[in-house]
Amino acid sequence: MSDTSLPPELYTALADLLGSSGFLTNSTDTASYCTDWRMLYQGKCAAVLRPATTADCAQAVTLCVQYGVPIVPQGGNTSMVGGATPDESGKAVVISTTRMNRILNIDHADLTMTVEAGVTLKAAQDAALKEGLMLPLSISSEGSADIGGILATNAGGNNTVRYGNARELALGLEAVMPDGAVLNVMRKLRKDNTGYALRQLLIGSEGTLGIITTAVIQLQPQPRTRETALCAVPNAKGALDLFAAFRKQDPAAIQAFEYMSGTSMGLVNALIDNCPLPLSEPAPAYALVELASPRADDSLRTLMEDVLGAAFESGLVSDAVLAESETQRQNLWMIREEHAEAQKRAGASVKNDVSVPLAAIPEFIEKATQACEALIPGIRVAPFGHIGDGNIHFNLVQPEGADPKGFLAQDHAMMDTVANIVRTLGGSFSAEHGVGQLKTYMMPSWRGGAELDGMRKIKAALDPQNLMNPGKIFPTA
Ligand code: FAD
Ligand code: 2HG
Ligand code: ZN
Repeated sequence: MSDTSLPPELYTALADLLGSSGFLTNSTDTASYCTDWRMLYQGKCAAVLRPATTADCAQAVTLCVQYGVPIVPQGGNTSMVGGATPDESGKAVVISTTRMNRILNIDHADLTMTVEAGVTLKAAQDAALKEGLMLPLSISSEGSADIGGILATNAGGNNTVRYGNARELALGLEAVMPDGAVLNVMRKLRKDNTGYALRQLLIGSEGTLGIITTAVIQLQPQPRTRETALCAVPNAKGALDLFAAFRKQDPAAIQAFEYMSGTSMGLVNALIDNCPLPLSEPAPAYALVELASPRADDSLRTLMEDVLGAAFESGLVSDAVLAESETQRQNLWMIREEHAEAQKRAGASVKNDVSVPLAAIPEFIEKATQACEALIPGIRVAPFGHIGDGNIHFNLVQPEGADPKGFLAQDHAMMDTVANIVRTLGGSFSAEHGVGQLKTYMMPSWRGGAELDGMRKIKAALDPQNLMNPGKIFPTA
């Protein structure tokens, strides 16, 4: 049975265009598209459209705009901020890119991959690997998150410290704009100063300026050697000092440098199968460092041992484990990558995906911890993240046994407490997950004045009917 509120003429036109596998209106079929990974939001939609080509996507957008139907672009649906979830009105359609999933080309001369939006990051990484190349973006959700979503959110992750965010990796882009026109800037050029770089406007726009359909992504040669170590450190300052020690010796060798608090590590060890702490005893904090090189010699092992040796001597590192095989390396990474899942299992949590200048991280963690513990006694402060980028996931897990709903009712108080400290340190309230619908309320006080005004003007110029992902990024009231 169809549960759609679409006008009959539009219903027929979309059904004819997309066929039965591309046009879902039954609420049991559309349900999974209407909630988010964190299950914070429960929306409704008039239909889920699953075009298999850019032409069909453009035609679907043209039809929806003609009938004034709002559109929510969706990729892997792993947004941490409700960015891909429709509102509760049931008026919008979700346009999912999952059927646009072809890898079109891998170019060894230019070191690029041309790929459709619905290819998962993992599938794109695997395709590069088969050719001896590397797609140097790595996030824990890479099995589900896709290239379109990655670019629409300008995703960061574990290798940003070396290769930059998604923005830095995208050379070319194709997108269906809010009027149904196809923007084709699929150039593979590393130098191209010919007016505004419109692809950069689409990247990080969280589905509010159009639907990304294809992209040209930069690749790298696959590293021939890698060294990975999990180190016990006294605190975040210790992790930063260790980062500085590696950077001093060879900044170009650092592939990833991640931080985990004792509390967040403890949740992983307790709640995730096969993720025990691989050190002799728990520590207040941990750093996961990975070095990588296209050279096949043993210089990385020497670098790792030299820096860790000095760190042991000075008391900076109290214990460490070095991966001796690819399996051990993957096990170390699994511990880091299961942090989000472990916190989900621990109950309700409030996520603060913040960034501050590197030197301010210890002060930030100390002050924010004190403030949150004073706000909610028993709260579990469980920070971790991409410390080499200044990006800490300052996550707050409900007190054990507390009512999850009661805890979440205080989310703004917790977010504002953390954000106020971030502001005094010159940071950002959202480093990599975006604004979505969760953080729209913060935009006026953080990005108000000419900045938000400029964003609104761009939005109004490209999407005058405000049909492309309404309610995201911009506060409605
Ligand atoms: P979706 O969730 O489907 O959509 C995200 C936003 O992009 C929405 O606003 C949507 O409307 C828009 N969008 C999606 N596809 C398109 C398109 N083709 N064109 C235009 N707009 C589109 N993020 C990081 O940056 N770093 C991390 O390390 C990281 N780790 C994560 C770990 C876990 C376990 C989870 C659940 C999430 C994590 N995230 C991380 C957040 C999330 O995975 C990223 O934001 C990711 O880029 C979203 O991709 P997606 O395909 O799932 O997009
Ligand atoms: C990560 O770095 C993701 O693992 C998820 O960005 C962060 O759970 C989070 O808050
Ligand atoms: Zn992250």
